[in-house]
Amino acid sequence: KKKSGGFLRERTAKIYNSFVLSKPRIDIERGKYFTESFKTTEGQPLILRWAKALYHIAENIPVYIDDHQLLAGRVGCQGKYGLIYPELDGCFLDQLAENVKNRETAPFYLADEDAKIINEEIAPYWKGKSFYEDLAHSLPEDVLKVTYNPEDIYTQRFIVSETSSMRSALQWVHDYETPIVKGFKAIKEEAQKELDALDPLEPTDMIDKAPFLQAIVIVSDAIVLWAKRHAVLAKEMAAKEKNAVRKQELLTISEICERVPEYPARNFREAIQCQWFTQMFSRFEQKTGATVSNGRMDQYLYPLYKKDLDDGLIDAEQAKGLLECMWLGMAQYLDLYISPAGANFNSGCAHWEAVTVGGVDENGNDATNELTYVFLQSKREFPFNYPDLAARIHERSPERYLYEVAETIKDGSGFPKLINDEEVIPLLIAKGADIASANTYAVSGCTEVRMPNLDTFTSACPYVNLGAALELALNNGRMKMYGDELLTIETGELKDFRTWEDFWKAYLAQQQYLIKQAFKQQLIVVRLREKHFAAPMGSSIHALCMKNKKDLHSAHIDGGIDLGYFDFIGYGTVVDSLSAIKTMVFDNNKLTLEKLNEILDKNFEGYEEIRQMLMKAPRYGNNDPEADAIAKAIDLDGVKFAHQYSKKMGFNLDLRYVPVTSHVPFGKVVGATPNGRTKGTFLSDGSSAAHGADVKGPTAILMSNYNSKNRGFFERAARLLNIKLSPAVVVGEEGTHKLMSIIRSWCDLKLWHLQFNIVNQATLLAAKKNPERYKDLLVRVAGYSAYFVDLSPELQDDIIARTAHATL
Ligand code: 8X3
Repeated sequence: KKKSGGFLRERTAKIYNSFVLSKPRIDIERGKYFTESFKTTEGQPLILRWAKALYHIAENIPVYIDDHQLLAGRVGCQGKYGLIYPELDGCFLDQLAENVKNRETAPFYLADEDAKIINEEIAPYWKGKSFYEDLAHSLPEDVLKVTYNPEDIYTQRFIVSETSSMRSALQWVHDYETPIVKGFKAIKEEAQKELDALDPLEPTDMIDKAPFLQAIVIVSDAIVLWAKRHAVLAKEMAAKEKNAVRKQELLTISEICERVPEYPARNFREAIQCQWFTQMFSRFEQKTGATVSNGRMDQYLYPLYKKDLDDGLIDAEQAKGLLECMWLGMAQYLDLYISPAGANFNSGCAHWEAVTVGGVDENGNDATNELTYVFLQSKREFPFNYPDLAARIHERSPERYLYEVAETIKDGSGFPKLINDEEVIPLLIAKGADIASANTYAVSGCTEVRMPNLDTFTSACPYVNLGAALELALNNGRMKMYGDELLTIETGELKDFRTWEDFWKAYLAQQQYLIKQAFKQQLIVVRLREKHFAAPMGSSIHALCMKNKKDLHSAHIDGGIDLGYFDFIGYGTVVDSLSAIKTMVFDNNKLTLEKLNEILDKNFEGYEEIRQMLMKAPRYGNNDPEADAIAKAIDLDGVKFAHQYSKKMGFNLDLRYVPVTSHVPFGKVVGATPNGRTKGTFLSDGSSAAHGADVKGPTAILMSNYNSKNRGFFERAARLLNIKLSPAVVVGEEGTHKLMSIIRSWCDLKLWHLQFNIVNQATLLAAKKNPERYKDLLVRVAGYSAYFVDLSPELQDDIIARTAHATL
């Protein structure tokens, strides 16, 4: 008899091979049915329109069960696909066919007949109605100037970028436990009961609560209807199936889809199918990008796993096989960005459907269990870029867990990323969370965290280009890329800066000006979004939405915690540049500021010696007090601004260092920088050191990260930290233990995030040269892993240029 594991591995290989070489297709069905419904519901409350649109999709969209699959359903056509969300960025649809053809990264295929439907039925309806256009037209002139080109609002300037027009919601974690434990029938019945109990004479009941509750009823019906269509399809397929084994599988699939998500799941497999339906449906509902995270799967799936294990109904191999079926389903949904800026910010089809494992339970005790290890093993045996695995670490994480985490990291695909309970939980509590919600947070997206029933902030974040702030300070409010136009404020001519403090003041004034614009931009985003987006399904499984009868996208929900962020991009680059200015211009009088700027204008051509000299100044990432002091001062300005102004806006807007891949397009608009970086090249990523600047090993990087934080402020969010290691460093048992101890040190230092690339420089260079031979090479980019050969050439260079540490 074949071992179940062997059988399942064969299955996953077959599914994988069925799509891996397919060119991603733009699937217009979701956009088409959504638009069809919206045309018929104008004037109605938005949440009701959304629920009706989802029902229309559920009723009409093609349903699929793939060959060999154990889980039913897809969100789009067979093979790899991306969906369109015209309500978000429909204004780019008329150029879609052209843009997609020309785009360097992640090209998609758009069928001619689909382009016709887009051009005739979808794009014209949304022109003038999309969120993108409303936002662009709502920005005051000074904010607009640093966001888009005022002459052409479809072009970003990459100085202060909004990302909310690229997704309908920030990365998110649904409370998957609710549909698994309760089912949508019960959710619907509760809503119906409350609807029946409303006072028909009470205006707020009728205007606010009634549409919300009606929407919950409709959307619960919609997801159940859609699931049941899979039950019918599975039965039809079974009737035609010749192979007896597959016939039986299809009949089982049919029974499961009859049951979930309508009713509570009774076993592990039903729970997985229920989660998968919910996850998929949320992609119909809105573009959360590829960041609909999966939550703490080793926790909410554990009770049914344990029960099945005890009853002898499942073993670890079968569980892994089912999970792999889900990862393969997820892998076929690609995050399609219609706007060119969105594509630039997410090179390599960035995705972070984070699955969280480990951490503490609601009482603060270690929460690892047998299922935790199944996820880690699965990641080693199935080294695929889905799902994005995140391991929560706390000071009492068991040795075995740390050992398996380290072993998994050593496999080199960049998984799992690590998130530190010792940093995250106290910050969540400081921001108002109850202890149990804070303890049970789930990782979301790259590095963020969510409390699925307490978090209520869904607006995506603004990015602040620190490289631009520096260039603006050096050029009195102008940037070479944008000619003579005064983009910000005049902070002085170079000749007038007599001391380091004079220049530092000018830099800070530019940085602060950009932060100010980012905050104004974000306030407008938050106010506009509730007019454009609703999420009845997401709301139906969020305790506070249900309690307050308010959609998840409301600007504020009582009892909720609004955890927003703004990002500093290019931190290491700018710290080192300021350090070079301080040391070489002011402390050592090696050259004047004017001369330096002249050399930057020439992109160091003819000045290699000076470039080398500038690179000798203290640099961030080496536990150097001088460089780290500058880093801390930059950070202080950000957290202080947030401390003073974010609450007044009614939400947290905390300082974060998570670039995704924005440090590449942001670098493109910034001229040469005093740290020796040449014009147009990428900036440093997250809170990592600038490329090649960190020469003292990983512990020194951790220390710089620690030194540069302002721990007296709680207006701090994630700090993404990449460390690249040569594989030789972690060889054997000794290597595993070295990795474990660096993880322990990182945990002790209470740093938020850490992830490793364990790859040889030679391998990366060879992969760049001969991509066809390295199709499987996975690398960690910025909170997610991607196939190296899928990245843009600039991003490949970024990863090659990161320091590869040869010692630990
Ligand atoms: C991924 C980055 O901007 O969605 O986590 O939070 S973002």
